[in-house]
Amino acid sequence: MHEELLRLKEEALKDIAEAEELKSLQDIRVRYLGKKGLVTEKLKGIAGLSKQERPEFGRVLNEIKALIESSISRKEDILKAADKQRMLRSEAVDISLPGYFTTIGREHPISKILSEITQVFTSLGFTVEEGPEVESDYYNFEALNIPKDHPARDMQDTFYISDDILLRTHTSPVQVRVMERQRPPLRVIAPGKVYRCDSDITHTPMFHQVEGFMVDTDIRFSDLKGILELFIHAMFGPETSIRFRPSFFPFTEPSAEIDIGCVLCFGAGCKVCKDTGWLEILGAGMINPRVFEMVHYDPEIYTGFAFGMGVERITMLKYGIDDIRLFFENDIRFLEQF
Ligand code: 2U9
Repeated sequence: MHEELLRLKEEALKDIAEAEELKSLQDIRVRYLGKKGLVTEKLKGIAGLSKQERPEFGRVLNEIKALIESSISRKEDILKAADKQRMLRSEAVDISLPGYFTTIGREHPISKILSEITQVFTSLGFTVEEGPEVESDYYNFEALNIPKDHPARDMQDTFYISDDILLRTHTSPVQVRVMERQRPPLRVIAPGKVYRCDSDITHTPMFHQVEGFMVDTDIRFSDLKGILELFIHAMFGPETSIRFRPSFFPFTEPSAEIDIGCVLCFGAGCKVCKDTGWLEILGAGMINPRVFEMVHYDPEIYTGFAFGMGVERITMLKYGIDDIRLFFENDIRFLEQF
């Protein structure tokens, strides 16, 4: 009888010693101490023993039961501690590893030049106006003396949304809207995004323009010349040479294109100025009386000048950048240089 209990004890202790996981230890607990466990069954069996055998058998069996319980509980502590160690090891952070570097953003060169341009004109009393990028044919073309089928429409390849709605090809519609709302004197610049179906190293389908105009009762070409000279000298330095060339725009008459002495070769001739020594940077002119009529301004009373420039082009010339697409790639190595 005692031998049988001894075997049970040895077997239980061996199982406990061999358990490698909490789950198998739980199975062992059920196997020996559960409702139908080996120890429990033996306890039930006491009833079938003789009166003499019972006390001794019960005492030994209770000792074995207590031993199994304490062994399981000790082993449980050991396995829990091992689990915890494993978890700590797997979740450990190597504080000696180098950290990640976050690159701090920079002002985009286009934003930078746009604010420089704006600053020059606001210091001369111009206000800044904005308007929609999705425009009607009327504001983008008709009101600017560019009727349907006018050859000037081919000068600007337009993105049409419907017959009558388009992406503005210049910011001029902003100024038409200002004239509809306000009476002279007006001194306004209109910076913003414009869209033309064009793409190569000097053209992108979206680019930025700053246009401006001044309207009053006695505005002359000399005012246009004075303001634009002041602007060019503020942007490119007071020594910059300037020339006006006759040109044509439907919305201005007379019209001019304005060149500056090449900022890269100083007139000696290079690839950028195509050996002419000059770079075109602005278009301008006296506002066409037909445009005034469209907004019900009396052209006998009011005169004005207007001008326009491409911000990407100005930025490329100022910094000697030869590919316009660099502005839109957002490569931090490019952006960091400004
Ligand atoms: C109104 C009347 C007249 C705006 C003007 C230009 C000349 C011009 C180009 C420069 C380079 C466009 O970005 S570019 O391709 N612009 O040459 N723009 S006069 O004339 C106006 C505007 C609004 C009501």
